Amino acid sequence: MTNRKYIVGNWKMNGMQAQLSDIAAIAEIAEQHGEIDVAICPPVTLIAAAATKCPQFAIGAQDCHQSSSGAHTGCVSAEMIREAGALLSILGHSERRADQYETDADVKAKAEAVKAAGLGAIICVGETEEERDDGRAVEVVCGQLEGSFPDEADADWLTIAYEPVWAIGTGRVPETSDVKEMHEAIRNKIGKLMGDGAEKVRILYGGSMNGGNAAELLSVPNVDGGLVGGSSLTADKFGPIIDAAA
Ligand code: G2H
Repeated sequence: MTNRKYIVGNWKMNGMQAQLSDIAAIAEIAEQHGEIDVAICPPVTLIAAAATKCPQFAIGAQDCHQSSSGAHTGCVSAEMIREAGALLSILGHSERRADQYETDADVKAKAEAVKAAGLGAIICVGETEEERDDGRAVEVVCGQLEGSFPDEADADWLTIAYEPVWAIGTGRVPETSDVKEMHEAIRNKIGKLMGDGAEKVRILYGGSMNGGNAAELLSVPNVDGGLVGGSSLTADKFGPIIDAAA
């Protein structure tokens, strides 16, 4: 079975109002490729303006809090990002796991909050270079997946992103054989965690994907799309990745 490809741009802490024109240009390219799904997750400050400027295009968030409201200074809830116009949220990115000390349990709670708000979730997992060198990559990633996996998983709203930490923003990508092995392991683990429907949960690859390597990465079995950082910031860089997926 082949899933519909899903290409998601993670803008991280990049993008001012002036960059809304880049989102509009990307949305135009996406519109030409109705056979795949494309989304951009800009900083939270741009969600409402981007959703207003590009009403037919999927805008997402990069995180949200697990509670719907309350005394959580600096945080936004799933309901809040939905009201701003987001249709999905990235959760548990390794930068948040490292910088904000997010645990698997936090990510699971956030995923359940996102589902309750009626949004899509992209849960990120990935091993460090040391863990890979120790031969523990599959064990670590499957452990993260188990700890972060929501109770009521469904391919309609849940996506997994495999992002080896050592490949993020470094220009390095794993060997195709390693991507194949990991995505197969993730697929099998999802099967154990949710049973029926596991084959429909999309598994994205993330980490230095660009216009030059996207076609090869996207051709690997069980790679259903990409989560793209640096190469998603402009239409000239992101467009070739969208083209490669279409
Ligand atoms: C991995 C990815 C986006 P980049 O974090 O999630 O970033 O493509 O810049 O490695």
